[in-house]
Amino acid sequence: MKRILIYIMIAASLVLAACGGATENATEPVATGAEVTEAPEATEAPGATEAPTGGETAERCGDQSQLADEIFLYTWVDYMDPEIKTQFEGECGVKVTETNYDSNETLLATLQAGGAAYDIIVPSDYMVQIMVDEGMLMELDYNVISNIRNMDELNLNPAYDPEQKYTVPYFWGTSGFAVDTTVVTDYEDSWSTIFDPDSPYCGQISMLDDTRETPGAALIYLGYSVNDTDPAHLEEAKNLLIEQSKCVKAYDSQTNDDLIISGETVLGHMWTGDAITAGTPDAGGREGITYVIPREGAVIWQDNMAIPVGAPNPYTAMVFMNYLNLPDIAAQNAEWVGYGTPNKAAKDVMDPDVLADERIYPSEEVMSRLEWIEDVGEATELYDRIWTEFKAAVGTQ
Ligand code: SPD
Repeated sequence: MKRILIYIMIAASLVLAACGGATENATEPVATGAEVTEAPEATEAPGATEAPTGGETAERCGDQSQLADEIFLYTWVDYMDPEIKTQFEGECGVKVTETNYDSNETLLATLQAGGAAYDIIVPSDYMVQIMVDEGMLMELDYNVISNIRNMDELNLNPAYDPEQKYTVPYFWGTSGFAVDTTVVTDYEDSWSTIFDPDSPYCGQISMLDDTRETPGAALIYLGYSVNDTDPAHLEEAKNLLIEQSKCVKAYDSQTNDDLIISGETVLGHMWTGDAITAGTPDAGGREGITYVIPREGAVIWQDNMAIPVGAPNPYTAMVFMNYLNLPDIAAQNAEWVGYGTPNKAAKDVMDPDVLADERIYPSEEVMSRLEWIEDVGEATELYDRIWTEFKAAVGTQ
């Protein structure tokens, strides 16, 4: 989806950036389910560098004598304001070349296949765990990523990276559904809205195309955990998805927002930001599209920036991670993507209406009904088998 840049930062935000950012006053409780211990300290990773000196440019660009000309970002679609890459190139002289993936499993498979050299990847929570266990991620140097200080401590030290050794939180969100209220005038905040086999909107529904998220929605609707490993429960979830499939127009995690904007669908299993921006005319969406977190519960997740072992330009990658966490840049990015920011200092300069939007920053009551996807270990094979069988049954391999 093409989005229109609307955010022009005020001079005060630049002052905040130059001063290292304010971290007081922003209060949103965030990562329930993530184990909160203490803020990370600078790691002693091989090649750890001294914090650069030299004023505002160093604050934003690190040690320019060490910067590569280009870095390679491998991330989700529509997950960074493209202007930020232009701004980084203008300020720091580094081109950011972006490639996209549509799921954590595609990201993992690409890295395992080798051949592609990326500097920054953006895995979700449970995939960080898998990649750490596989020795695929580099330790980070917080002398370079000093803007980690801008983070809300509630988003730091999650269970999947308890010492914050390998990852920097990027955005967090939920997996609910989008509704085109110009067509669907009467709906419930329930997964039944999209799983009803007699839905009046049969044929106008999209579902995420995701090994964990799609069965996960079915599991929640059936009253089970998104991390359930009972084969009988997974079989039930598969059968529910097969039954629903006659009403599903597309399994799509990348252009599902375009489908609802164009009117091809009217209901869509979707991640927060894709639904929020689909309902925002200034972001390329249109009026009447909203986002619902079902009352039965939903997935909560946090995506994280990380550097794969063997990355060609780790120092420059860390400088870009640091740049993305300057308060002004993090705020600009958060308002463009429509997801929850873990950057507390950014909230001081963001539009209060965005921060008050409970579809993005849910109430504590809603948060208590959300569940994190976890690495299910050997049961990953079970999820893979259920997903493959489901795909074969509905002919969407
Ligand atoms: N359009 C950006 C989507 C990013 C979604 N990442 C969420 C993964 C949750 N499992």
